[in-house]
Amino acid sequence: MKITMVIPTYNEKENLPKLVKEVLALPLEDIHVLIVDDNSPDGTGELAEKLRTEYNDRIHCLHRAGKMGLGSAYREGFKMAMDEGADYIGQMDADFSHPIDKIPEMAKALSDAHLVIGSRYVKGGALDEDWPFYRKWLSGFGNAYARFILGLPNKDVTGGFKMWRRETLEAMPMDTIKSNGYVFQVEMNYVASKLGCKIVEIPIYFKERTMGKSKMNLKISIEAAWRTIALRFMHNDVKKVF
Ligand SMILES: Nc1nc2c(ncn2[C@@H]2O[C@H](COP(=O)(O)OP(=O)(O)O)[C@@H](O)[C@H]2O)c(=O)[nH]1
Ligand SMILES: [Mg+2]
Repeated sequence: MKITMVIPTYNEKENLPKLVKEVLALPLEDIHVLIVDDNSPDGTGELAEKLRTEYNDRIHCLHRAGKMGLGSAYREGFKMAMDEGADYIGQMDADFSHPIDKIPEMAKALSDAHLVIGSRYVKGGALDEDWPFYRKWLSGFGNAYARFILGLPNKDVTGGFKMWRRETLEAMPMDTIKSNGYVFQVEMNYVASKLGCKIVEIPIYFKERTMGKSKMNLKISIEAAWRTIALRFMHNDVKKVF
């Protein structure tokens, strides 16, 4: 079972070496990392190349010319991972907010699911306890809002820690999934549920990054709220296949 964790990076040079080391040290036989770097000004792309020579064939790099957004990084990264024969395709931030030690449990759960989500909103899951109240509220509200607007069955629909079966991604109409920012996670979840996917959630503790910068701000949140409503009127032709 080949597992590829797709990790988009933009200015993550402080995080990347330790992250890659921990992922590749997991007790999983055939785990790989695919770094999708958008020409980070801090040199993350060159660092990724250096790591690639260090870890041989278990690190793969996709270098893009400039910052083109998270959604497009994942679209291209998923495709490359599949072209290189991955059976399970994972996605995670490069910033240690997603607990690496949950990856084996997610992979195990995927043997009986189409999509596994590392979830902050199921029993046993939690948000960073150091977050101020408004950040927790914004996260909880944003998630509940998207669930309600789109009628989604699972609990965490905005998170970015997921593992997909190859067949699930093959069934996803990727060229119609246009969101680029944070709504990409919601849109993928929405289309997956329209396809009839069995979605399993594994509880995680979400920790805010300690190094590097988060890109979240009020403007992005408001834009996400609008785009979520727009999604309600999209993907009407997606049929249940699972
Ligand atoms: N390749 C690429 N990666 C990005 C881009 N924007 C964000 N990222 C990466 O995507 C992940 C999620 O971004 P992050 O800033 O952690 O978002 P937050 O967790 O919502 O604060 C991180 O690993 C970022 O380095 C982008 O435009 N291109
Ligand atoms: Mg993050």
